[in-house]
Amino acid sequence: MKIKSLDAMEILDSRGNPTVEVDILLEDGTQARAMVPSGASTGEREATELRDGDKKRYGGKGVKKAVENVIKKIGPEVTKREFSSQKELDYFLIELDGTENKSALGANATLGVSMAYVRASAASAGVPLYQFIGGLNANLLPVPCMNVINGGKHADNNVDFQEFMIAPHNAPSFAEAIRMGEETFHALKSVLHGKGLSTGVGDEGGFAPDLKSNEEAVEAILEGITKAGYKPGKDISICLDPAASEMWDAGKYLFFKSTKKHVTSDAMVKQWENWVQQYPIVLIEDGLAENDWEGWVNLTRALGDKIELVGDDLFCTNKSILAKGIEKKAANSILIKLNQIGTLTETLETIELAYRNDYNAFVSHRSGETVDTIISDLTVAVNAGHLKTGSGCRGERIEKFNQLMRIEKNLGKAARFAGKAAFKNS
Ligand code: 2PG
Ligand code: MG
Repeated sequence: MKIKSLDAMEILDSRGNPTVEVDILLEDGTQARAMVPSGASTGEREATELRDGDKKRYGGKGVKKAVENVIKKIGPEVTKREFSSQKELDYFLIELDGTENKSALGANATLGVSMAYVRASAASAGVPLYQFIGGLNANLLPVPCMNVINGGKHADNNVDFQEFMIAPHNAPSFAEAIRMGEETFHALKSVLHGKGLSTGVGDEGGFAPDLKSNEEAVEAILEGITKAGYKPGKDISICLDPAASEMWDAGKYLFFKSTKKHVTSDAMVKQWENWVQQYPIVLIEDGLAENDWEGWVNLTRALGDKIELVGDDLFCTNKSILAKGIEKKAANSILIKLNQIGTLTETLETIELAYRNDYNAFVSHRSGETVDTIISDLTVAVNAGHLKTGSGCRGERIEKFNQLMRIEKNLGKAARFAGKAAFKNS
């Protein structure tokens, strides 16, 4: 497992912004590559994504410094040493960086190395990545939560909430769940088209029409589900990520795209209670803002035994912040994004803490993605049971679904599909 060489370069993500790619060569000749994703609606406590800030290149978004950190700072150190495990390498990277939030090397540099190393280690051992990370018990295929209507910061429409997802759970296998999801995606397209609405897509491949209200997004989706021949709730349920931190404004929530009105945290909790009563919703992520801890406790009291409540910006895949949430009884699930924390090992430690405390783990892509598919393997490795990785189109999203279908094929009879039970309280 000795690293012979490490290389990196600036490539582009799905939004056409620079990101980091890392190439690794092990002494036994194994090569591997990793590409790092990038968010738009980021949590305040995420690990640092190092950007050059040179306005003359990509509006300051270049990642030459992070690339240089891989080549000049990490490379010479890791090729000098031997690591007996992923954990040893990752902890070495954490120490080499030496800051709380990876601001010295950049989480985009450390994560690229961490991902490339695990991929190379698995290839060198001749084991599929999901099994290398998760062991022999890694065999649960997730419900794909597909973000079919985009709003908020991910689209240029008037919908305040960021993500409206369909969760096709009443299926015998992952491949069949994807088929149900795609059929619904296409049916939704014709529903929107029939109403004279735009069927252009947003950053994650979901449609991004201007609508009369946020509710109308859910209603159009329910129509799409029915039109595709499925039963809302029984076959396909709804998941939401309103990304409420983006609406947080001076202690209240600003519906910044539609009514431009402020509402209180209590009113938001009430709204989610009503929505859950009215619609077949099984999961709400970031229903409240990352700095509204009191609201999160209230929300969890109101809905925590009915649906899954996922903390994304709230926890930032950070185990110390999750520990605070567990203590306060805020949320009952955590969103998992590798680049929020910057190494695979820390991500796995956060997931373990969640599981030990009866929290679910919901694995996620970023709105700025590449064709890297590590999150597909990670989802099966930790038997997470559900993931979100975009809608029914756009190559960088679809490739994650394709990888999961490959994993399902590779597992053969050992593969299990998570189904509705993947969602907390379902
Ligand atoms: C989110 C994500 C992914 P971003 O808020 O959950 O859908 O968006 O990557 O922009 O943070
Ligand atoms: Mg989110």
